[in-house]
Amino acid sequence: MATPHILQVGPYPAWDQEPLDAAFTVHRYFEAADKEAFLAEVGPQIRAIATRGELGADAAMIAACPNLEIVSVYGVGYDAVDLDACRARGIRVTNTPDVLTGDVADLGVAMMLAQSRGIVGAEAWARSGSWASQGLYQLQRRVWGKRAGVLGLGRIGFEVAKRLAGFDMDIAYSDVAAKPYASQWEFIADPVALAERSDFLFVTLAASAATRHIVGREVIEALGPEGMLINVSRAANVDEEALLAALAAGTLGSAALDVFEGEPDFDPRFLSLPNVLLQPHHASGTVETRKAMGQLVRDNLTAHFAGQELPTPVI
Ligand code: 8YV
Repeated sequence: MATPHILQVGPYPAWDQEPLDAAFTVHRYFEAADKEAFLAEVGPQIRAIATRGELGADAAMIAACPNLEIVSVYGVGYDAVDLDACRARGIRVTNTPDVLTGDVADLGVAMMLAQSRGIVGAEAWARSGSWASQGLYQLQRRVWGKRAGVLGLGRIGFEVAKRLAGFDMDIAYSDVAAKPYASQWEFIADPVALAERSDFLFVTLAASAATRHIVGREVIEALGPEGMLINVSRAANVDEEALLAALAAGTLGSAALDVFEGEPDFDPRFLSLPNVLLQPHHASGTVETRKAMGQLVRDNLTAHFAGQELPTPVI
């Protein structure tokens, strides 16, 4: 039986690839040497795009698929999908919310702890024999009881804040408006004011044109030489030039980052900074969550082609 043709933008684990290949005729964009020629050849057959959060589907890709009906994103973030191009043609877009929330929050908090307590350097100290040859590891900075700011109290921000409460932290948040479900935490509308009262600032905003560089020089300076920035959202929410300059100058204490401009080829200047923890965009990267994300990508595609309601539509 002929199955719908789909364009797969990036790789998936085998447990997702096999059922996808069984249900659809899959064209692997990421394996094509000449991507433009590949799109020109297969584009007219494509009825669905299966992509990843950070890869999305840009205007050129969407335009190359004149019969496209749906874009299914493996990720909660859909900022890399050209929504205007999809809206203009009535193309549906889906994502994978909820299933990854807890893991992203876990990694954000783990990054805070790792960076503040020097876990990576301390492990190297023990492993290299420095403990025995040079003595105790240098003292680090406390986390519990400190002031935490959460920029963006959506699903992920809320789970981060819940976890921080377990460390007896003094929590405040910024968002477009105070959240009715967050009266236990202080609402501070202005991100600069939030940064000013924070020892740790978490960036958990869904990225859009409106949030681009919302963490700019002013926010970074307000966080200050004792402050730490933790970003588990999108690199575009942070002005990376301002961040690199502040980390180098010590006007920002430290950063813990899971996302980077141009990732995976991130700015090499990060490598020479001792006060930054680098993570390879894997906040949702557990077996449990990735299986649920893959299932949801397929559930959305299957529902669409069966003419059923989409489980997790964006538009
Ligand atoms: C994934 C993400 O790492 O959910 C998102 O928006 O960026 C992450 O969960 C990514 O989509 C997997 O490719």
